[in-house]
Amino acid sequence: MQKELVDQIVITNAEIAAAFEEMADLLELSGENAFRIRAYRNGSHAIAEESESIAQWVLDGKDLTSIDGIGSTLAEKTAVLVKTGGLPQLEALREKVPPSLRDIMTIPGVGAKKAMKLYAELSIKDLATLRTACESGLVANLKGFGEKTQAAILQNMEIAEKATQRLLMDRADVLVTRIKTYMQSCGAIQKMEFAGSYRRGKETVGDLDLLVTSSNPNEVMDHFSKLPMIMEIIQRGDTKMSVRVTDSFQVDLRVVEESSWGAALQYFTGSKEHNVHLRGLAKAQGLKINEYGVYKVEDETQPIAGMNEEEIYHLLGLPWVPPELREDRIEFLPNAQEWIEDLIELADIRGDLHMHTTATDGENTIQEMAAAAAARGLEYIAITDHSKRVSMARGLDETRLLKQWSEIDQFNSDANSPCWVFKGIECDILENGDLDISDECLARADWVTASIHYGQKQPREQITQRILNAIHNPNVHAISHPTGRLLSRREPYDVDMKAVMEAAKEYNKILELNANPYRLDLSDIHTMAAIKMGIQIAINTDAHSISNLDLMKYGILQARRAGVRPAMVLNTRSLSEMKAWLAKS
Ligand code: DGT
Ligand code: CA
Ligand code: CA
Ligand code: ZN
Repeated sequence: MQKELVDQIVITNAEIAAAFEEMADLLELSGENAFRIRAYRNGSHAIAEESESIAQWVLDGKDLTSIDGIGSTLAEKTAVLVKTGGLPQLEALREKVPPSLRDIMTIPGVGAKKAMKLYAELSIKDLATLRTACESGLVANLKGFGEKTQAAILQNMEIAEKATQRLLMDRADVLVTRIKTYMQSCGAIQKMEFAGSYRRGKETVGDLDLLVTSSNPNEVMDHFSKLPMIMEIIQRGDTKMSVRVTDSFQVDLRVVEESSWGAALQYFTGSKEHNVHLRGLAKAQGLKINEYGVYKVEDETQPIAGMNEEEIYHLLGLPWVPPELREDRIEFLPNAQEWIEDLIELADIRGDLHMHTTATDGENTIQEMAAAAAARGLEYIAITDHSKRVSMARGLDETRLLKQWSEIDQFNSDANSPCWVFKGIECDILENGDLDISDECLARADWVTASIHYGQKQPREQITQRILNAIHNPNVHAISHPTGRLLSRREPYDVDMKAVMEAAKEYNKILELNANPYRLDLSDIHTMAAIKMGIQIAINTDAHSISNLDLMKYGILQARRAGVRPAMVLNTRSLSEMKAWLAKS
């Protein structure tokens, strides 16, 4: 049975599990009986561990109560989740109990009862207000709390807060490089790789998972414990160790034998969902797979594979799966091999269609950006400075813009210019839905990308309509950072992306996948949906300096996670193809 690319991920097992986990927490916070709470927790666990798509089960009309831990109530609720994407009971609970209390109840030594009391007596509903209340001594005065508890809460909060912070990919890269360089000086190590979400190229990284081979784990761990940036050793066992480094960030180290390298790398790269699915496939073939190797069920003494990842996947009749695809979304589909072979790579990118110069808030000139792009192997770039509404960045009005374009004409006419520069603009979509630059002027641009910088909190219909207006404008080629999110900093606009994508498809417009590690906007899910609809994307750096041109690699990681192939990306075209495309768009 050929499952559709995106329909299959409408709601993942992990998302259903998370909804039930939240139900359980909120029920606990409302003082519900322990039996009901446990039912949701067990159900959540059972669904998270299930290898097949539960959503598919529901759609196929299969009986969910055959799964251990799922009773008739939860089966019914699961069906509602799959069919509607939501759960009325959960929404009612969220009204009754602030969901942010969940952060408080997970602080070591607090729990649901204390969290409820803090809320009832002091209206404390999130970590920030709890901190203030502790610091001003209010918590110590509460019955059942006292000075000691207050001090413990403050201390544990710090760890809890830091631990929930996920690192952006560029920050993770800095840590990885420093740790790798240091660990390379350890003579007892043969192979070394960072596994986990870092290897999968996820948008953010919760902790780092360092895997090494050595026949002397103790020497490796001694070396690791002297890492210069270490703050605390959380635990040390025979072959594994966890530490906190700068900013309380956790790094897990595991030492394995050479013979288990592939199996351990596969296991600790995850994702958990991918591994659960893989184990299920192995089981169906009479095999057992764990972090040490692959075994025949009838003889678990001797592994039949485990040295490298390839042999493990091949043994199960699968192509080796690039880490970015290991999320149990498309990698197990029957035609996965075809996708895997054609997955986009950095080298496929021939140009970059979003960047700024000293004319607005960039640090380098047109000439410098062009030379740096050429040095990175690009054939063309588009200069897309801000338009005048973005006054903080000294955005361009029509006069300055035309002047910049004649400078670009000059540059391109020079036979020695290192790469072609398209005359572009990042045109602001104003609060009222108009574009910031006149149509007569936009019509003279090679490339117009439109984006929102103001009025980001407008209601859904209004902000969606603004983007639709831009898409309807015949001078606009693309929409940049379509949802406006900033990872760990700002929520996306409340925009109807389905409507935006349908319009982009109808009007043959490009949606940007902005490669900046703070943005990565489109998200992986939106990118998958867009390419499935046949919408072209552009992967751009939005560089504000020469060095920012290197951010392209994060856009590529994100695109690979979405299963993007080169033909789906506008800026994989050669310069002449790009010129031809622009001539008819
Ligand atoms: P993160 O750190 O939150 O960004 O995400 P990951 O994926 O790096 O997760 P982490 O560090 O907890 O674990 C690393 C990998 O180890 C994970 O991707 C798969 C594997 N793993 C860890 N715990 C389990 C588990 O309970 N079951 C399975 N099947 N695999 C696990
Ligand atoms: Ca991790
Ligand atoms: Ca970990
Ligand atoms: Zn920009």
